[in-house]
Amino acid sequence: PGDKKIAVVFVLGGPGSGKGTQCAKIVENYGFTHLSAGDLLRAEIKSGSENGTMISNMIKEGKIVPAEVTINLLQKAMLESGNDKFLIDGFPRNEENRAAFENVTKIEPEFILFFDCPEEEMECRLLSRNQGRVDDNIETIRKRFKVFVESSLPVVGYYDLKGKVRKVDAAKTVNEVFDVVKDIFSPFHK
Ligand code: UP5
Ligand code: MG
Repeated sequence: PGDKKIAVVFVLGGPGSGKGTQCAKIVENYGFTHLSAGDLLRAEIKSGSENGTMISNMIKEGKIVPAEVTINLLQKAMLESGNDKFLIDGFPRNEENRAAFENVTKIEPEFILFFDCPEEEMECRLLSRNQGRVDDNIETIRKRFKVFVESSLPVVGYYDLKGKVRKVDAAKTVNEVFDVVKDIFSPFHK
């Protein structure tokens, strides 16, 4: 915040919709720093922080970690990056997250990149990911879907009313999805 103009894009979409995959491609082409809230939380668990056990239990149940914890990690990562353009992936996940981020940082997102994908496709992707994530099992996946519909989709609806949602059909190949993403990011040159 302050005098320096910071550009933030929130990247939202259900579990397995391709947020991380597409963010990596946006970074290569448009000079953004990618901050995955989930990755930051998993790194916090690994670091042995005092919040680790709480975060770990929440992730195993597909529940949303209190905003304060996630926002602290995001703010630290933003400062450390030295960049002024950020893709914030997988956050805000509920109304509490959204309101707290706005109050604490005073940052208003440029727009919301929303990956729209059917649950059957997302389930199939998550079950074949094989990266050892503790939440990639069918029981937790079902809980993640429920939390997404009940708590995260309303955040997308909130920004949609403000005309800020750029919705992308995410049920295509990685490159087909990126072709659409590219058009959305074309104003942001490296
Ligand atoms: N894949 C990707 N795109 C594809 C395509 N077009 N066609 C075919 N396959 C495709 O992709 C998932 C898999 O699909 C990969 O194997 C990929 O190769 C393939 P990925 O890009 O990883 O999708 P993504 O949307 O990033 O899926 P992810 O599982 O990361 O989404 P989640 O939102 O579930 O996970 P996240 O890490 O954001 O959060 C995990 C948990 O952390 C949450 O459930 C919650 O408990 C906690 N959390 C919070 O509490 N607060 C936060 O703010 C953030 C997280
Ligand atoms: Mg991800």
